[in-house]
Amino acid sequence: MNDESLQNTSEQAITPEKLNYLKELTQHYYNIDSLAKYMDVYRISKNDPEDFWNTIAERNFEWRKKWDSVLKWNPKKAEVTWFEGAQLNITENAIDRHLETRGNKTAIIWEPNDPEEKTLYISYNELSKRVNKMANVLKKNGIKKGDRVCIYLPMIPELAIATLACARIGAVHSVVFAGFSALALSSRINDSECKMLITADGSYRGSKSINLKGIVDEAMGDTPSIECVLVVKQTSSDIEMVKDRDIWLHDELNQVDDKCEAEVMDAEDTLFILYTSGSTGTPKGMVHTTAGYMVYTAFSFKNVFQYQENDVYWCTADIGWITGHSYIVYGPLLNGATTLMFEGVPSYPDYGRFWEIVEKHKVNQFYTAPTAIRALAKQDVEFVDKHDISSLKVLGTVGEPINEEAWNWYYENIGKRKCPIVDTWWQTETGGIMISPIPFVTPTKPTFATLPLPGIQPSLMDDKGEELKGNSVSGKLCIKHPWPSMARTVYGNHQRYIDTYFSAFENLYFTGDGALRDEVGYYRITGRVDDVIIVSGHNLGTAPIEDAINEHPAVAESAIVGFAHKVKGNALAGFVILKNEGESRDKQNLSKEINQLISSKIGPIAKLDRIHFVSGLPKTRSGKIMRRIMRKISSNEGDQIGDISTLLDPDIVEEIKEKVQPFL
Ligand code: 6R9
Repeated sequence: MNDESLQNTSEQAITPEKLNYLKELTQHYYNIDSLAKYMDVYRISKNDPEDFWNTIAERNFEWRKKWDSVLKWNPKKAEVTWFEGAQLNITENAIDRHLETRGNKTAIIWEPNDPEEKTLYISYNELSKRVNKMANVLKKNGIKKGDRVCIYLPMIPELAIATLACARIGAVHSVVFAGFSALALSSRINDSECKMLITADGSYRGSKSINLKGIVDEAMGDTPSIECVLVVKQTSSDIEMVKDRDIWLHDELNQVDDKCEAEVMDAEDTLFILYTSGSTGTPKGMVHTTAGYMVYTAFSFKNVFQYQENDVYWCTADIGWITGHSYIVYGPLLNGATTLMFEGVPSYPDYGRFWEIVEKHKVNQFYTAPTAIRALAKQDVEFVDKHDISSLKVLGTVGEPINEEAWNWYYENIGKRKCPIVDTWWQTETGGIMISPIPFVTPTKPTFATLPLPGIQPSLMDDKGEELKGNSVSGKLCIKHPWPSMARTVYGNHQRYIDTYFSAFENLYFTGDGALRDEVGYYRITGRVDDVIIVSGHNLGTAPIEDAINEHPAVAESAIVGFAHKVKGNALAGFVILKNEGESRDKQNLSKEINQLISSKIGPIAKLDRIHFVSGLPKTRSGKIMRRIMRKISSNEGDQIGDISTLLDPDIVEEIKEKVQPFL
């Protein structure tokens, strides 16, 4: 099922009847409901990508004006345009066009942090009014097409509404995760010179209440471009409103109309900027444009989640990440779906909260991250079994490689062995899901993201810059042909875009990830190539080794890094979190058992020289393990670990230093 086999079975059978059938097939993108159809659609998309996207775009969206060219691509300059010449407004596609047929359908279900508080059900009619009103508030306060607006809000409806309000008037939104510090906020505001900041007086997260406005006031000391701070009343906490700068959203809303004409946008006008967390250097503002992003997020949402008209879909990500942009807001709303937004955390009031919400709203598609799955799997399964979660049809995962143990737990305890798991690989830069099973179509395999979506052409490269053909190979994951939702540039720094993504291999987009293609052509992501460790000349990805460690019944989670070794060049250090019942075990025996497991699953080459039992791992707030920090500490460079402002729990760094110290 890899590139080659797709190629080999192609053309011969394309008769005019077949061609019509294939064209029909692409008309309704939700049509991919068998493996044969997937193969057909994939083949058309590969043979003639422009014709393929032309058909998808033409038949499934509303345009003010059609395009003059589908794709223009200059790989040398890394310049790409999709649907050039077209005009549209994405909110007319995500909201207005649904009003006639789905006006009373719930667009957004909002589930508050506190289960005792009232759930909100926002219909498409109401969403339209609220977005239009907010758009008018932005206009009234001087925001025009092209202006950048920073949104620093917790997971409340105003967050989704603010992004759409920007899109309505052609302003560029830059959402900053509301867990970030004042410094992280101000540096992002300054990088793109945002004119307005939208925030709240405070926010709730589990049992905590956070003084969001206090963080904002601190950040505002150093953000000359901000002219106005629009404040949502959420916690009613006592805050200071700065004269001539801060205004309450509710006061403003009282003064505006609920109709706001949509700004007519060019296909390549910027829709939003989103900063990648970036483990090193300053954060990169990835720029996404209007038409291509719309087409691809809608198309991928429909297929990857197989959303049906009356389904309730829930993605647990924060809108501060790309996953929330593409698969809480735009993808679902473009398809007229009901999308659930949750303000809280999985552990509040207890670890059953996710399953309580699934039961309460009869959620059909559930999309979360491996880090959440592992945290939930550590708890008593009672938390799941108390709830009727039989409404679930499709389970998704994103953000990191999912280890086999977690995959199996998810499949058995949440999916009850009947829900396919879509392990979706993609990036902030790709805008949408790139490699993923299509549920009920692609047979799944634990830890494998399986096959590319139509229109996506992955390729694996070796260190010499040669493409690895055929199956059973592993290398650096690249993408061959442009796709509509790819980021167009790094805001204000196109050279950095070229250097990061288009200079490693000629004419290819380089993802920074390593992957293997198995004997049937399925892809498995093995981790960031920066994290790859070369031991005695062998390239070892982090994911497969961590996966082996996690299979030990006493282990909850693990991360491995390399450190310099006189003989091997590099040796491996493992950081292991034990399950509660593992804590009392003899650590020496445990270490032996873990290495035996690695030997049997990967080979003796991958055995760990050091094993540290720790209570946590340094993770970003979106759940990604920052191996760089453990690598520095293990190499006795603990004083050079750099920026840790995006860490969820910076205290863990000290514990790791203490554990590693005796080995240095
Ligand atoms: C969507 C998102 C991107 C990086 C990516 C990769 C890792 C994401 C994954 C996965 C293995 C998956 N990643 N999904 N690794 N399997 N299903 O997470 O975007 O925050 O930009 O991170 O996350 O390493 O390159 P972003």
